[in-house]
Amino acid sequence: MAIKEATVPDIGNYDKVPVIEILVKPGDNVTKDQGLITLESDKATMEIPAPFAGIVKEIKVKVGDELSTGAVVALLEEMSQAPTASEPKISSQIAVSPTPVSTYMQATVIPAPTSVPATTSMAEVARTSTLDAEVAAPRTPSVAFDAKDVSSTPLPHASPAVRLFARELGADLTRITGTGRKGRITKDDVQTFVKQALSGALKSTSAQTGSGTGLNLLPWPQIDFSKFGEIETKVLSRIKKISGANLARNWAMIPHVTQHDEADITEMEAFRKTASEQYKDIKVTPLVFLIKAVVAALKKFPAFNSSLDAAAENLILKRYFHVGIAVDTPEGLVVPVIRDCDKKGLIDLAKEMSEISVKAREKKLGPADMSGGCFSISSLGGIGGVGFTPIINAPEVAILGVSKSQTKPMWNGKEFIPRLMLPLSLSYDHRVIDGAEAARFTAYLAQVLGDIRRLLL
Ligand code: CAO
Repeated sequence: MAIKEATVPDIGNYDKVPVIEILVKPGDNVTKDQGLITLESDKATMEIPAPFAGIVKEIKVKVGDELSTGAVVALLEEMSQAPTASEPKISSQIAVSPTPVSTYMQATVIPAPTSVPATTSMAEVARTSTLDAEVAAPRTPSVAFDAKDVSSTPLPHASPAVRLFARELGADLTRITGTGRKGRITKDDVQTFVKQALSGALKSTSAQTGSGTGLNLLPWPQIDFSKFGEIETKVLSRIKKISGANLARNWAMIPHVTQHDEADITEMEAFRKTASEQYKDIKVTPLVFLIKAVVAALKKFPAFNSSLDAAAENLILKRYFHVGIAVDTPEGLVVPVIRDCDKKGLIDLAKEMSEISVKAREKKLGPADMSGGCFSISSLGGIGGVGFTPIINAPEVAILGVSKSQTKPMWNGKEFIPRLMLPLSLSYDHRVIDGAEAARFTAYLAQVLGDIRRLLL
């Protein structure tokens, strides 16, 4: 086997270019075109390839030597056989890179050769690599690096080993700040860049998909309203702060849907008036009928008397019937709970309703008065309105909003007749309850309120 010199090919106008890296050692098997050393000028990094396949016998240069065209780099014992498939080729190394090869080639400026002596020119290596890379498919998609962002200048300084490392990770050298000598990009720099890019990509994925730990909302607008006119600042009450935080969480975390319906309460109202006249010292309002009707509906549709567990994987069905009533107080909204509504009659409920309303407005409710609810009712019927979308009182799964009843002309199949209609607005947690179920629930409620004898069944 002949021992031959591997020399620096024609590198055009470049002269006395320093050696920055020795890529092989004596005894190594090298393939044709495999890099032996790296030269780096102010403008470009060049890998000097093996002109033929062989075994490295001796390295003739050291880091820091300045080489020009024709300088002897190494002595190689030429091998007659072509390199085996298992031996790495530059082109295949490039082909696995998710970064377009052109990026690398832009960074590695190759002077056009005027002649091709015994050695392969850098331009040829570049061309071969590009073509091989183009036919290599599929490429792994890049995590955070985009070829469009790549600029051909300034040229990043990095050794071929670091370039290869960066290519394999899909890292764009033009976006990496080198911390090595004269700003050279080191392997550590590439690793740091990739770590940061991955962490940024994960954060942005999390923001898009929602991890459940944050809504990634815009910051609240900071506005100096006094710039626009006279203002007064009033501190929110403790109740408003607490209920506000709960309402905000429930609104943001529960997929709410509100089902609207109407109940014909003409007969119920007639009965209520009779009862009110009979029990003069007790205020019997439509609300107590609603509580009883809700209990009947909860019995018929048990999913409405449930809560999701903390992992939102199990439904906890309740066999008791404690109904929360939203009470408007000067300090804000509170929701005391009337227990065991299934076991109480209308008059008992009416009495209790009056007591808790007074207690609420006198700020005498304790935590025990406001816990354990299964379902809530929010009645604005004494005030007005035709409908609204109440916010579910978590961990309950539904809430009934009630608006002001109105006498309306209703078609009975033959004629329009005046009927007292009560608007119902049922907000429900769509994770637990489907729309059809909600429509059945309000239809049943309307049926019960339309014929309160059903409450006896
Ligand atoms: N349609 C027509 N009239 C109604 C009615 C309705 N749906 N509901 C009550 N009324 C009448 C009552 O019969 C009463 O009339 P009379 O004095 O002639 O008997 C009058 O309106 C006032 O009733 P009320 O409001 O005092 O009593 P209530 O039992 O209906 O409600 C309470 C009690 C504590 C729920 C209520 O006072 C209250 O605070 N409501 C506000 C709840 C609230 O703020 N909800 C919004 C929460 S945000 O989602």
